[in-house]
Amino acid sequence: MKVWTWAGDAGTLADAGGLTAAAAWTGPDEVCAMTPQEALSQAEEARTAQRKFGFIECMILQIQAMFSFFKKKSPTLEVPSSAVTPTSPVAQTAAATPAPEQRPAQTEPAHAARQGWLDRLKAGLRKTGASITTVFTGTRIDDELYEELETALLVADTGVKATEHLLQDLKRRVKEAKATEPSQVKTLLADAITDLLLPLQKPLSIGDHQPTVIMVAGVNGAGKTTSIGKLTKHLADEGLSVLLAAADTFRAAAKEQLAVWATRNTVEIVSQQGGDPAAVSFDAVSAGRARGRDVVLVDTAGRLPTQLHLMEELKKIKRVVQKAEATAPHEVLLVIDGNTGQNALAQVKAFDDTLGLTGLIVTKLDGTAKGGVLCAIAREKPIPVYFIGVGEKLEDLETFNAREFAQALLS
Ligand SMILES: Nc1nc2c(ncn2[C@@H]2O[C@H](COP(=O)(O)OP(=O)(O)OP(=O)(O)O)[C@@H](O)[C@H]2O)c(=O)[nH]1
Ligand SMILES: [Mg+2]
Repeated sequence: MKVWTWAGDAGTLADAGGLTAAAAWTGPDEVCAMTPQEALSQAEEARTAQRKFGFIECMILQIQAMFSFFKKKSPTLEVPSSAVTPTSPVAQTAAATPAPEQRPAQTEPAHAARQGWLDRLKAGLRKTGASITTVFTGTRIDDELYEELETALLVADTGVKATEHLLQDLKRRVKEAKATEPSQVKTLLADAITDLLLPLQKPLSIGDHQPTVIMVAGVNGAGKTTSIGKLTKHLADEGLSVLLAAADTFRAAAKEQLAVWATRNTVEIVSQQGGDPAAVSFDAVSAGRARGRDVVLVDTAGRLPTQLHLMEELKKIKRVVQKAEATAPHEVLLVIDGNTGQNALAQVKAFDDTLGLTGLIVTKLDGTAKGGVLCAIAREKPIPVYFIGVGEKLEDLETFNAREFAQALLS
């Protein structure tokens, strides 16, 4: 499996750089099976690459790890390279990659884009950051510091269980490090939050199935349709063919809203006038199969977990999708509004009970969101956070990185 990047030319070149570096150390037959499964293991490979192949390849791999938007499993890349006929635009671009010395300049915009996005995340979480960092402005590490920190974490929506866990873990780290300054405690807290959040860091995998069927659910106005639009853009930019299913047949103008995204991204959409959501989903998955599309994204209507008949409707959509394609849906994503506080955790639990979630998208972390709820999710219902949204624009959806998030939370 190969981790692909989305960040425009720079991403594609970085990706190709990964292939080049891998080819050099594994031999051509293993290039196709290069398995940097997770961004972290990629970073480790990058370090190895640095020793073996010098700074340029290392930079490319590190940037590749940093900017991975989703994992793309490309069938053409799983056979011996001698038999490879790159078919996707991404693979073709990779094959035609220019000499390595041209790459570092190309990676600059990608780095700048990620930095800009991180700045927006930090700005969104500024209030939380301010109230937590105030705790470390004193001169002593004492009970009062821990009490203030407990309050700040609870106020930041971290929840009782995650707060208790973090405090316990932090005290252990402080003891081990023999820390004496409150500023050291802040650094150790960033480490503790990173470790707590790490199980949530996982890229979305595309390509194990064709089509990969992704069902998207959530409460009203959480940001489902917008996130689908942003995701479609990134998938389409990777050369993947996407088909959208307008399975929100409930809200007025819902399918028109999705159609705008379909037009904007020049992808197909399946919708029905006043149709049944399960029927639309069935048609879309069947069409996706028949037309050999890479991804089918199913947009569903917003609903509260307490609306039991509507939760049953979601189950029905899932069942009917399975009828169209036995292995589908391959991903069931819940979109949660980052401003929902502890209620987000309740939503995760309820939708998971109903649907069996495979991933989360957390939106609106640019507003008044406090961010701590991700710690609560990590502690009580650790379902991968594939993406986080920090705005309404196309570029405002990014992959979740535990370390970056912890640092943004404490900045
Ligand atoms: N600030 C901000 N706004 C967002 C974000 N994601 C979505 N929105 C906005 O939230 C509003 C609702 O977004 P939708 O995508 O329509 O939400 P939805 O979950 O599809 O809504 P329903 O289909 O009605 O349940 C829109 O105004 C979006 O522009 C985000 O990350 N940040
Ligand atoms: Mg919607």
